[in-house]
Amino acid sequence: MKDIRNIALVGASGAGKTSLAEQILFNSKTITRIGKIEEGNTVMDFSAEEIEKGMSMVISVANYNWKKCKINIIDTPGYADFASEQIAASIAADTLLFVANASAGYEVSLEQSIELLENSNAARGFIINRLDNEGADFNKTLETIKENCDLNPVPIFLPIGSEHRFEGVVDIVKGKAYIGGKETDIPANLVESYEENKLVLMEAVAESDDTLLEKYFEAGELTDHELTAGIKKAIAKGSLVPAFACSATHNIAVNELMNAIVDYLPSPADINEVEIEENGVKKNIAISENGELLAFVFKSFSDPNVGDLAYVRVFSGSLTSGTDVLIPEKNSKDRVGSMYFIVGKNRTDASQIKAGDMAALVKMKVARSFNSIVKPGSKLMLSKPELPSSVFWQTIKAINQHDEDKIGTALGKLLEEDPTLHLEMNTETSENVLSGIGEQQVSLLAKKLKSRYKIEAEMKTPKVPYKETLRGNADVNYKHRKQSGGRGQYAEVYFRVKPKPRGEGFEFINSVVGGTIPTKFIPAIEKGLNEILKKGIISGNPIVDISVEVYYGSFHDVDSSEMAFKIASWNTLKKAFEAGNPILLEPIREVQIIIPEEYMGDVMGDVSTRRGKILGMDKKGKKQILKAQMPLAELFNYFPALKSLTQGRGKFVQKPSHLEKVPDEIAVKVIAAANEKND
Ligand SMILES: Nc1nc2c(ncn2[C@@H]2O[C@H](COP(=O)(O)OP(=O)(O)OP(=O)(O)O)[C@@H](O)[C@H]2O)c(=O)[nH]1
Ligand SMILES: [Mg+2]
Repeated sequence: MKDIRNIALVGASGAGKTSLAEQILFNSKTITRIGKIEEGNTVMDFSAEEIEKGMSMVISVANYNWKKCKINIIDTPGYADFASEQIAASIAADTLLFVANASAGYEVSLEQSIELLENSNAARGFIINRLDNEGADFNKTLETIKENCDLNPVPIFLPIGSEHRFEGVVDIVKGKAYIGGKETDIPANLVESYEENKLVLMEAVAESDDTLLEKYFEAGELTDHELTAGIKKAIAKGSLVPAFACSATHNIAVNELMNAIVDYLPSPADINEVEIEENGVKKNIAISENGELLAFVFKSFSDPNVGDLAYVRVFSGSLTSGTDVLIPEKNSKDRVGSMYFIVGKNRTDASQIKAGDMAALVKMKVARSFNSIVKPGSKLMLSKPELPSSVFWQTIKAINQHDEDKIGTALGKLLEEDPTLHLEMNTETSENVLSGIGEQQVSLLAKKLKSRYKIEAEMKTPKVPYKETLRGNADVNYKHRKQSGGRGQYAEVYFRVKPKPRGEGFEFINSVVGGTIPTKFIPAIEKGLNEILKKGIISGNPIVDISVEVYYGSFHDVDSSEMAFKIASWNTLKKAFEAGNPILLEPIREVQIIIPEEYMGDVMGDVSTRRGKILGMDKKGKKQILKAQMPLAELFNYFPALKSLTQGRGKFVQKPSHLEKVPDEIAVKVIAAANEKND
């Protein structure tokens, strides 16, 4: 395990993660020609959707050899909609390397990535890329990172030259400069900065270990050996966040970065532990080749050419092809078939995957994204990752009727690829509602539906599941009498209808005495009521929170029937709604809006125009949290609005809260729209 490194390239979109992976794979002779994003021929961005857009949308994995180590590299999309890919990578990798664009500084997508992965147990580092770009500034980029988040990157590389003069780096640990692949002395103009930064690095390393700290105080410095050995430990512990400098597309300092990955980043043995869940309790277990099997599927997907593929990271024990395994999240057995080591879209056979390593499994029947793989009978299971809550909703429906049967299965398969997408049938509005974290994510799903399953889908803003109820009491009666030859129909009921407190639902009370309605018809009355409660009276939405007491009535020996009593109770309730001041209720959600302080005024104003109620404020790191209640009707399209109000920096989480009366002017419109459809 000491000879493995597992790294994930995360961070800003467009910062050059895929380009860097490509260059690394070329420099290590894993691939023989270099692809370019612009030409759509990189090893990592190989899906049709990625090539078309010129950006990553799904995780890709590659492995290469460098300095007698095997390095597994996971390239992730930086675009915030594909958050589940970054979360998956953060579980599979031992080090997260946040790639920043040196000419763009602390971009929104970098901030989102840092915040998204803040609970990850992995080590962290920064790669300041694109240093050849006009306006590139290594120090300024590091400064803005320190200003805006809680991470404190410490340079291990210093860039030599900048913009079109960027030509190499100083490796502070080695005390050498590297220009054009050659080791040279540190340029005179960088000596001072080198010495300053070496001190900062020494301090950071010393602070991560008590014995080192003591030595540092005594001797005033650390030896080269102490520094080198201390760095890996400090990075593994998370107390040191190293920063590197390079240009991916110009291949400047990429070899040096590859050396640094082997020399300074932790191996699985250094990380040592992984968090698991046993009977709902979280605890850490050792990462070990000799331990019991524990692997994790960090991404599964259907590839049009190779079928079902699952990328796995083995944490403990080893995976052998042809063995039976258990998928604990589903309590189902599965079987490990063929296994492959992966380089983007290419692969080579693997017969065994040991703890610390990664590979791809094909044709797993049960194991999907975010599932553990263990030995049958085992109690192990990886801790469930926390996923961002939905902030975007769309209904989905096949455009062509003949696809209606197929779309369910196809969606089921596609949803398994992205655990942050959910599909729910809203039984009240009869809509299939997709929820997720952004428009791009949902539109990618539609594209895959079309390209893989040839299904064209239509998406719309969902309907609000309103409810109807009464505000006042009503004492009403209705006589249903029909004589149309043969047996007639007769039933009469008296109801006292009263509103009930929110959330108490429907109550049926029978207080008929003296047999004015025979007992055998009472269930029909209740059944009739239940039917109309589902359909509603004023707007076609279900009725909630009322009690109906049937207290009197009359019947006819021959003409009374269950049907007659049902009809009578429908009409009586309708009369109650005419008399009892009916209102519409709408779902209210509790939201927490997380924004940088400077947007607080605008966001508060906007929340009010969306009928939101501000509950309070709080702080989260360097951000503000605005707590509010907002009607669901206003939330369906809130995310795009919040993003445009905060230059992409705002986000929110939400959960269901309660039902509240719809303001009259809106209720009138909802009711009119519902009745228009019925006409
Ligand atoms: N000048 C310069 N351009 C670069 C460098 N690295 C990447 N680029 C360019 O930046 C653009 C984005 O590069 P990608 O490799 O796709 O960036 P990414 O981080 O993978 O982006 P996402 O997958 O969308 O998150 C492409 O046009 C690259 O050619 C670099 O070091 N210097
Ligand atoms: Mg990319």
